[in-house]
Amino acid sequence: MKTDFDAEYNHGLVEEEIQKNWNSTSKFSVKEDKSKKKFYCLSMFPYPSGRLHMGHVRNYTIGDVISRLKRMQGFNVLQPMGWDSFGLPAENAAIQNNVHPATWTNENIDYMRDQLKRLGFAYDWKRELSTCDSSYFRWEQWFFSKLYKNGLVEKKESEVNWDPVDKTVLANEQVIEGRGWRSGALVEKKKIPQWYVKITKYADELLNHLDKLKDWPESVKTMQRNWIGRSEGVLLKFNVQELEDFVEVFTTRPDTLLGVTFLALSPEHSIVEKIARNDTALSLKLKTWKKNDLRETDPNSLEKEGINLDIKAIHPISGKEIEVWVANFVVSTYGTGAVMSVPAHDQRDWEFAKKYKLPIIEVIEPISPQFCDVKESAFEQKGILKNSGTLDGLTSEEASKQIVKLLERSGLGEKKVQYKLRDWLISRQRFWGCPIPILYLEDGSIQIESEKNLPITLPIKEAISGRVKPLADYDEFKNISNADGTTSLRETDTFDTFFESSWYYARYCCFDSTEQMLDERVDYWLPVDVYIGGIEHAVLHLLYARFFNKVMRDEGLVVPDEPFKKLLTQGMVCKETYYRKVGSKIEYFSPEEVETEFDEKGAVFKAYLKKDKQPVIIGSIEKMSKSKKNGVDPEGLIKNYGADTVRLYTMFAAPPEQMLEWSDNAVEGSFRFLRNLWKLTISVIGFEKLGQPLDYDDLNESQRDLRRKVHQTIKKVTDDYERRYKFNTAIAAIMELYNFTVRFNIKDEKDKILFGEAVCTTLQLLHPVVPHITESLWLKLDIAKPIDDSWPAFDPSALTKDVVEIVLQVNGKKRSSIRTKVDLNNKEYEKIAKSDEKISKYIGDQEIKKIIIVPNKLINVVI
Ligand code: ANZ
Repeated sequence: MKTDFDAEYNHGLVEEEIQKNWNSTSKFSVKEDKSKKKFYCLSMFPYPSGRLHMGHVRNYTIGDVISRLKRMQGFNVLQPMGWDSFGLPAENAAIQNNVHPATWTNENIDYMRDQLKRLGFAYDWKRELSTCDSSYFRWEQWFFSKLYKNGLVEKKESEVNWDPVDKTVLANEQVIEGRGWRSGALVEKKKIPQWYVKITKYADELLNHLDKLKDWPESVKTMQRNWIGRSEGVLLKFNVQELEDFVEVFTTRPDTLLGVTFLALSPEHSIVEKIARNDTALSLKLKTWKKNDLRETDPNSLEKEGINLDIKAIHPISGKEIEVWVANFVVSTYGTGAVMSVPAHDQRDWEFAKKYKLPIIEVIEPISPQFCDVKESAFEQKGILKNSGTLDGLTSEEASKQIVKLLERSGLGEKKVQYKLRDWLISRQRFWGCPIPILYLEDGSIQIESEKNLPITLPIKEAISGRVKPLADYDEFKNISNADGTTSLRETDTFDTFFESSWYYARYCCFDSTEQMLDERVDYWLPVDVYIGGIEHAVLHLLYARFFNKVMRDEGLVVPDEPFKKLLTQGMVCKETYYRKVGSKIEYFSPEEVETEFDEKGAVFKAYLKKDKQPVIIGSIEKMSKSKKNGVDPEGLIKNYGADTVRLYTMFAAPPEQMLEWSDNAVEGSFRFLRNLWKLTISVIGFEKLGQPLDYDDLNESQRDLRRKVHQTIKKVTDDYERRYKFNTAIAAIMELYNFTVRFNIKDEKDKILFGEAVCTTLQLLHPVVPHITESLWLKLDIAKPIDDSWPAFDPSALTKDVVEIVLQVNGKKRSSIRTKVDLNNKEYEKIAKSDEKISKYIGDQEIKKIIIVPNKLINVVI
């Protein structure tokens, strides 16, 4: 029976009712079930910053569409959600607002969890985890002790990037043009003792296993390869007799050895430090270089400088003396921190040699004649050797082999593989992180916390008084009195938060295990079948998680070599900006502050500030961000249009990997489509055989056309969703089916049944994207089998046509057309042509020379 409620699409009521049902039955809660094929779909968990932004909505909708599709296809689907809840913003907010970071974090989590629920994501909420909970991080501390015992952890004094405003160590990639990524402060170099995890021990495997990842974007694999940066080369020695020492260098071009005209040492090199002790001018220069150090963060803009150290090194082959310089561009942490400089064949060395008037000796000639003059710039390619004595005439490859042999024989060199990848600096001088479970004993030794003392939790007293200090300032945390009367000091650094996000994917499988970090349930669920997240995590997070997985595998905790089978990197959500220039400053305005006018294509072409009715400039399309105020708040959209419209729009607007350019107009369009879908479905309530398998004997032509459209759409949508992850083209195909269906004329009972089938299929195909409206309508149609229980089956026989339209031509010009049965024989085609009235008129009494037939398409009568 139709009610008023049925007549109009009321998204608020529909979504509330459907979600209540999902929540009360814990509908998406899953258990391991060996009789079913599993599918583990994971979206990168959010940092609980306070509110969801459109990037989250897009990311999580993609994951939800895939999860729901797989569920409909009969898989046992795990789709969990949690919180990456340690980190600096909580600590800063806590200091600012005088609350405990846990309070701030948990309030944000509560708010964002509600938002996720409002979007209708099919998460198994029982498995929700938060990395700042001690039930989670205790296992991280436990795992750290495994790493420690296996020699994968090291404490060493090292020079770090120090952010003087955020008072923390920064990784190289957190330094942008010499400044801290968050604070914008000029980064300083500082030497402090730090904890490192030896990810470099796994460098080869991390590199080689990239080849196994067939379903990862090439771009991400390339970034990881470059980050690991494997180079094959030679390690060789230049003796420095006056110091009774030697300089060791790493080179990838041993063939250029006889072109070496000087050595360049890094400012941190031990020889340089030794000389600087008695040389104030040098030591001052080194200080200025270190202060303005762009070697690793922005090498291209570094003005190359050097100082002659006034010592001589002996060339290992020619025996000649060469100068030794210290240069500000040589990296201390790569290779040996010293370079054999070949100005004729390395552009950086060339520039340095020109500046300081050092000799340039050409030792490589191009293989094929090409213009090259080392007076103008370095020739960096491989070629044929010259000016190299007995090696002259050899190719670079041959010469390299010979040189390695010579060096090995004299004990001055050997082959060496070098990596750019550095060990992972994991200690942070922050309060809001997982404490590193280490003790310093009175006798100076270091001890790992015993398992029975875990978890080591943060001082929580502060929850009452509010303020947060660095952990080192909490005496009760730091000072430990032992039973034997001695005292120990607790480590007061916390883990880098990438530590927590490196293994959460595995913990979801056995979220409630109190006895073990991971249990046998991981064997059922891992690896993750599809992992969805932002490209900004292409290197660090994904590399650390891959590393953790390998160490966990070696500890017997997980089986697979790799944690994520497929990786889907979503594009950014972008929108135009609105701004005014006030003097030299730019003031941005949010969409809510601005009134806009659209052109016929739906693009904004005029914009005024609501406040003063004066125009504002429409800026370029940019990633939605707080600073540019061009973000669209998902909450307002959900309120106005409902979660389904937001989901439909974000999936329809662009393929997942590409940039999504926001359009308010198109959101409106998605909403209208759902309203029309509602009306269409309501019109079939009470039709017979809805949702039932049909027997298709004896269909007339228009019935067959409708059925064909239904099955063409099933085929395309299944492929687009499942294989290509092209949700936008799938939705477009479903909309086409909708349009085809509404144009279908219902004349009899059978028409009604086929019409009903088309509508039901439309609902099923759309269900992964817009689960609320489709489920609600399905229930109204009173179909016993739940909508999410099965994916519509594709029937190939529906695609075969038995009637076709044939074009009739006279001398190649279309004169008529006719519908006939398919696959006639030539005689029948000829008969058709001759008996057509229009064709006969054109032929008149002329003689037919021949009849050209293209079966099922065309008949051309030639006269
Ligand atoms: C001589 C030479 C001649 C080089 C030539 C290159 C071209 P990849 O491939 O990235 O591993 N190098 C070595 N250690 C360095 C350091 N600490 N700081 C700056 N540069 C350093 O680079 C290896 C090359 O980078 C090495 O090979 C060395 O320069 C330089 F025609 O040695 B080559």
